[in-house]
Amino acid sequence: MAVALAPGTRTYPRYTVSVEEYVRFRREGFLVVPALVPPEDVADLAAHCDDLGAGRVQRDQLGQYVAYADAKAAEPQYSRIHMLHRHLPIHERYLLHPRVLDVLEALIGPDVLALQSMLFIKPPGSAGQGYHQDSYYIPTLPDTLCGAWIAIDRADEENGCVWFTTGSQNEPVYPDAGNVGQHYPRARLENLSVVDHVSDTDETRNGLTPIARKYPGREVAAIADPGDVVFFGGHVLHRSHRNLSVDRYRRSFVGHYSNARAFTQWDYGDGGPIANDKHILARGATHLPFAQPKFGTPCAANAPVAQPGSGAAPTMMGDMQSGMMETAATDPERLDPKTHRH
Ligand SMILES: O=C(O)CCC(=O)C(=O)O
Repeated sequence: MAVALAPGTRTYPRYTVSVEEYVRFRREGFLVVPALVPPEDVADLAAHCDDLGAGRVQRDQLGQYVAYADAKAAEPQYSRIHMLHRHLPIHERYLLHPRVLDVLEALIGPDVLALQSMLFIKPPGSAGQGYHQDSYYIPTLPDTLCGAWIAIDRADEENGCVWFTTGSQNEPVYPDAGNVGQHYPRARLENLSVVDHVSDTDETRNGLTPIARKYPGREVAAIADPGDVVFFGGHVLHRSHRNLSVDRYRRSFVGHYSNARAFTQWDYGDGGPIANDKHILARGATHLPFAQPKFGTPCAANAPVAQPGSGAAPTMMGDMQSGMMETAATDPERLDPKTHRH
């Protein structure tokens, strides 16, 4: 008889990325891995969204980065919530989902840092997000950012799935004139245009539209069934359209990750000279500081350290605690990290 395991105690077969998948991720800038997250986990996430919608999770448990589809409605509906892994164990569990980390380890690892979580609850009729590049909002140096977008509902053209402009993953990151995100010094390229209105759903205003037009016919809808996970790099131009359905939500849980040996000042509106110590070491090891998962989800940060001579491969450097290591990270040229949001 099958035994239903409580969330957090489930075990998962390791997912091994194929060479073909690896090449597709590089060639197209994104990769859909079908059925990566099992149905019982998707059901947990869906039930959690229902709890949020029904007001069964107290507003003061949700932190400060909450967006509403219609804040003025009598019963305002959450549309997007950021960084809930710092407030609710279920978000930490899905940010550190072993099967998602298996893929990230192959695509951007082996050392993986978990930086951001987002929950999208996109109701019928709600707006999308215009062309943008995630590395613009979440800078990591060297630049290794990768999103993992877990479909809770089926996402397709009707209910506002994400679209990727294939080929644009080879573009540099374009700085935004409004400095909505950030302007880190990175590759100083001749003729690098400064754009504006990044993320604006109005194509005529969004400054990345001319960049997308360099790739005619190459915008692809990332159709995903529940449990499919869409991985996408930090440079690929992507956007989503309005949910045009009358009765279909488009819910998804999204994590953003970098290689754990990349430096970052980004901490969703806070940050500082270095912010690696705010983010969880999900896989592997790093010489940089990192944070522990607040709710104890198993990952590299809290894995037992292999003893010398034990024959086991070391998984991390010593038992570093959040913020213990000092690095010479301050660079006065960098702008105020308080503006770096996604
Ligand atoms: O889900 C969406 O509509 C947009 C997601 C996105 O752009 C992202 O996670 O970077």
